[in-house]
Amino acid sequence: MATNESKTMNNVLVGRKNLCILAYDQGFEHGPTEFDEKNVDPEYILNIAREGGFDAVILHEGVAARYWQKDRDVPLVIKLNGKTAFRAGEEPFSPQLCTVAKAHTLGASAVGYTIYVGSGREAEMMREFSKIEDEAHDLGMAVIAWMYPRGASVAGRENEKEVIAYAARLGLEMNADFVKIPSAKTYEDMQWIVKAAGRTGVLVQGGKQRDNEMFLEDMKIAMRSGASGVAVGRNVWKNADPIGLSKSLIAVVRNEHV
Ligand code: FBP
Repeated sequence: MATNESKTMNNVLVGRKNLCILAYDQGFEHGPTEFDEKNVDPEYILNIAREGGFDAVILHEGVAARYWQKDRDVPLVIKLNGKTAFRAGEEPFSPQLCTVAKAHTLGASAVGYTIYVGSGREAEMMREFSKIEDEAHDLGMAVIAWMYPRGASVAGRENEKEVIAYAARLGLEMNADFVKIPSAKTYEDMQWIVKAAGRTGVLVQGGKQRDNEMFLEDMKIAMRSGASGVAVGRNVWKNADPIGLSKSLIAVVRNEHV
């Protein structure tokens, strides 16, 4: 048995094949420009996570510390690094801002970390991630790597099958429990990406808000290709009926991919 396997045996997320995770780290990554009067309030999001039936919610440290409650809310993933939208145009780098120990103290079941694969600064992020991975697994926490192709060397190729597959594979090589990646356009492409990730589970991101049917169709393609789940935000909490859409999404993730 691999060393981290025994420590994460009872983790609520590790090994799951049908995960529905609600992402709410966009206040950091994009700023309040993504929000309206309702979804600017973290309480509104935590209510969607609970009522919508999500398996976990992704927050940065501050929102987690001030809003999330262990006995009331769904399991917590703390996003450990982040960068602002003001840095567009630079080679992307997202520094670690919260420690694994702090995430553990706050009650998180998992930690998340973004690596911009193809960035001129990818090596720095890989080094930080590698340390985080060891620390988190030692504490029995799951590790989710946001593997996003970004930067000059992959410019214009961010959504190519082989580029995403490479990013997903790196997650396996670095011992992530899950990689969170952009979804590929076709079923065949997604299947190859899932294969490349091996025993590391694949979670797809939602992306910009679009028509409900288009969004659910993309999630369906991912699940039918063998993805372990979805980790989505804007499409759900920007929706006029977020609970209704959550229920349809969960039906896709849990039932319809067999
Ligand atoms: P969405 O479903 O809203 O796209 O959220 C997924 C996510 O990975 C978030 O966790 C993150 O804040 C955001 O996308 C980053 O988006 P981008 O890097 O494309 O600006």
